[in-house]
Amino acid sequence: TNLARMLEHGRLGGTGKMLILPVDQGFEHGPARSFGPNPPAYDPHYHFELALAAGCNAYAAPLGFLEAGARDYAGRIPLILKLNDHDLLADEEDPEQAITGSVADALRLGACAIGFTIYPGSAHRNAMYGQIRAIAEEAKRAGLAVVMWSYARGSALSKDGETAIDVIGYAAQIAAQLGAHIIKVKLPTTHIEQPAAKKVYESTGIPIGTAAERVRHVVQCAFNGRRIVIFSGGAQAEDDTFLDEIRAIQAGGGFGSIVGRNAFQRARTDALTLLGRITDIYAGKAG
Ligand code: FBP
Repeated sequence: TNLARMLEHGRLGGTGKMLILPVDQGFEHGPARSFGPNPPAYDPHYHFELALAAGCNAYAAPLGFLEAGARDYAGRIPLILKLNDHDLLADEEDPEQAITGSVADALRLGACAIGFTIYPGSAHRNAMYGQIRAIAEEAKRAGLAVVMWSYARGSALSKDGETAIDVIGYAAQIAAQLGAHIIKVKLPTTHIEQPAAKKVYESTGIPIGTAAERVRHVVQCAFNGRRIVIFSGGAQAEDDTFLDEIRAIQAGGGFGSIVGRNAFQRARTDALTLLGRITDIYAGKAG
């Protein structure tokens, strides 16, 4: 029911596609880097308003941002409470996330889902898989959907490895096997990180040449489309470049996007225009 609430809400309601506004960057990247480009975004209410005005399916944030808007916005938009977070204050090769909220918090805030980041590729990955196993069990028992940010990252991977097609497919598969209903990954490149996987891609000719083909393959890796795979927006980009990515996700059978910086770092009217164009593409109203 909570998954349906998200799928039915907003401009993409009923299409099977999703656009989610995630605003955990204040924690993940720092407030000045995140909100400095558009200072109204320092205010937590700004993001509730933006997600509502844009007709997003859901708004995802850590505990503090959701609590700061709960009294004014409860019940107006599906919420995803991010239950772990990571900051950039300490340099580390192998990142891990701190648990920053609970299933009880998500229920108290009326959220539809919990959000959780895993870092396949980090030396701490197994501890994170264990944490989400327990938290997801509790969340599902309470009827909450589970959204996983599956970000390949850590000393086991090269810099290009974080977005390598084999690694992104693997990250999507791990999240699906851990029981995620919605899986968020980065858009993959043509780079193949693991030698053993490279042989298979080359010998079987899995099509990965275009962005749409790579999206299709990642969806295949997440149980052949039986789990919802959405793609992250990334750092601010030119509108045309960004919309080309959205078209590739749509053409490749992706389920949508989770767009933070490309939304709240623009002035509100520009953001609403861009988000409107994204929902048009996912609703099949624009090429
Ligand atoms: P963006 O659209 O801003 O990329 O947001 C998506 C997101 O997953 C955020 O939830 C998270 O804070 C951020 O990306 C992580 O980005 P990075 O890869 O730079 O750590």
